[in-house]
Amino acid sequence: DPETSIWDADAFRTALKDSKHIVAIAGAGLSAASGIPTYHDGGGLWRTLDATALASPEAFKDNPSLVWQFYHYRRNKALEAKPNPAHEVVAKMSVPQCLKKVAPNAQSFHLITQNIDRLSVDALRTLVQSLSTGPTKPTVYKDSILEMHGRLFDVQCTQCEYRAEDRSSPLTPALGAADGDLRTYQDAGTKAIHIPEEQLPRCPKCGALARPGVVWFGERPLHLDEINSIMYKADMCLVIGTSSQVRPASTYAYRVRRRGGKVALFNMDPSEKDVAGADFVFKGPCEALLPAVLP
Ligand code: BJW
Ligand code: ZN
Repeated sequence: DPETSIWDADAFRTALKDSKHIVAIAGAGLSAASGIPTYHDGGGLWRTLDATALASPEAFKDNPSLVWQFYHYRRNKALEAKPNPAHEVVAKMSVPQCLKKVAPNAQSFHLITQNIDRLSVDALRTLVQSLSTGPTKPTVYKDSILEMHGRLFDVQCTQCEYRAEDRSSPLTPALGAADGDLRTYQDAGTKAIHIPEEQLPRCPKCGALARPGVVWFGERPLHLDEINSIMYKADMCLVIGTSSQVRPASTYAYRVRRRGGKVALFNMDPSEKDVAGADFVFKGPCEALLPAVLP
């Protein structure tokens, strides 16, 4: 109801002015307006595809060819994507000179994103570049973006420590030749082309099979120690475009609130549980809400 939102916007801005350690937890809804599909909601990837059949260590072990073709398809889609206005508002929070305008007492800001598309990093880089031509040279809070589910463009060795970003496409000629669409992965058993392991991405260091540098179900998310200490200090938590179904990210807002911090929710279709756990609720597309609430 729009009236509630307007009231919440003033109250939220007032609360933000008192906040010292601000954190944003982001999910797929943040990138939805950039054309990256979400996972668990109405338009989600896992509505048509079986997550455990494609985004699990077991699936990769069983059929690395299929899993690599699925990620090849998604890498190509993500390569075309650009940050949207929600990424731009969040990027400003990483820059003290911008954040101080809405949160004069702020001492830290962190974005903990579950997204693997790098769009928040791209938005921050663009912002810093544009501010660099201005009177005050911009600084950025240290390690302000934590990509806890990894990065779609990272290639990671299955045997050694090697991990690096590689935005080239196709990663191997065989992946280019097999180029499928979403239906291919859905009917994996029947339609998918089998690529021999030798023709899939390999580690440039040790030659072993490489994998996408993302965090699959059952794997340990990245930066957990740092995230835990951030969550321990945070007194303001923005929850943006996540269905809060996947642990451990789904627990963070509750942890902030339990210690007396505030929670602001930005979601197109928030669950009852998330609304109950929030101090401020902004229901709608975050790419419109965030610029309206934090101009
Ligand atoms: C908008 C909008 C707009 C739309 N504006 N809003 C039983 C068995 C095995 C495991 C478990 C189990 N029970 C629990 C677990 C743990 C498991 C888990 O939580 N599973 C649940 C599903 C039950 N979690 C894990 O396994 C995690 N690891 C772990 O717990 O390790 C434990 C450990 C700790 C320490 C040491 C060792 C181990 C790992 C989770 C990895 C998740 N990976 C994925 C795939 C990444 C790679 C890829 O993309 O292929 O990450 S799954 C997928 O879900 C992806 C996302 O980051 C993640 C979260 O989804 P998200 O972002 O919330 O998206 P949606 O679609 O759910 O929601 C979008 C929201 O936006 C909706 O609310 C919309 O309304 C909204 N929206 N448009 C605003 N424009
Ligand atoms: Zn290696």
